[in-house]
Amino acid sequence: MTELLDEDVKTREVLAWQGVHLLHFRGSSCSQKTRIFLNLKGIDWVSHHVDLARQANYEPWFLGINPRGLVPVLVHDGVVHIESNDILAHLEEAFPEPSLIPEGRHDETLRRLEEEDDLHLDVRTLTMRFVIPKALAQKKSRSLDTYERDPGTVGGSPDTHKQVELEFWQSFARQGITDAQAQASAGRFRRVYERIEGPLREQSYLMGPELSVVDIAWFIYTHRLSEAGYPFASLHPHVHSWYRSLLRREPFAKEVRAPLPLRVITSGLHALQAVQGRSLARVAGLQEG
Ligand SMILES: N[C@@H](CCC(=O)N[C@@H](CS)C(=O)NCC(=O)O)C(=O)O
Repeated sequence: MTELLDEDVKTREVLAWQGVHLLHFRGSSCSQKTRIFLNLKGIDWVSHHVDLARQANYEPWFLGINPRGLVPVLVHDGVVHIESNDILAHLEEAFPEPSLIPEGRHDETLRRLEEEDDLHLDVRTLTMRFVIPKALAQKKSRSLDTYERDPGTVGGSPDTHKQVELEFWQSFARQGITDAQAQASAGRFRRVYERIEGPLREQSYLMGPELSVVDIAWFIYTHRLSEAGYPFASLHPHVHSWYRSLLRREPFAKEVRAPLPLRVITSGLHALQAVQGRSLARVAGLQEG
């Protein structure tokens, strides 16, 4: 669990915020996951949109709240929480009904959320290659410099995760997402989906007969990968049906609906990649069997 100390929060005004406040971005997968969780719990919350497309997450005001420069961030009664899965665990404790962690399976649920978080850079990798064109996704070097130089701390020490973020975006600026990176990321997802396909043959949800936070987390990844062109219907038909049934529910659907201009852009990207034989399925060798 990543916890901020009082001294890590340089934007002091948020410490006076009462109630539930979420700093988030409409198209961010971790923000979508958190918003679906809030919807299902029926929690009232105040929205603070952080425009990642304008790199508002590297502005001093936001870095003073989350020195890691990432959304979502929860401010609950003046306490700042970062890392989406820690945010969900906190909200589950603060708002236990309706429960989204199956009874007696708290540790297993947290482990499954950790496995999901471990694939976060993989979902970003596939997004930046197959959903958003590089010209739109690239960070300005000025923003990255501000981020790199920011002296913010996490838990009172310089943030070790920051280097991972910087390396991702610096590599992306140099070479985009390479075929090898796309293949490795798609392969890691394929292995998990092959594992969860079996249970979904017999049960409605990933942890059994009841919907849980693990379904929310994997719904988000599955949605993003579908947008990227991952062939769920042919490779993992039970995952596909599970995903489609969640997508029919408004608390899920409304959080992941991409704005029309982005849908047009992604369709154009896919049309171009199809002509070049460079779709996700082709690049990552995703065939049936
Ligand atoms: N492990 C973090 C990952 C958060 C993360 O990477 N958020 C992305 C959006 S999904 C972000 O803020 N990216 C910054 C950017 O794109 O500049 C969490 O679960 O909260």
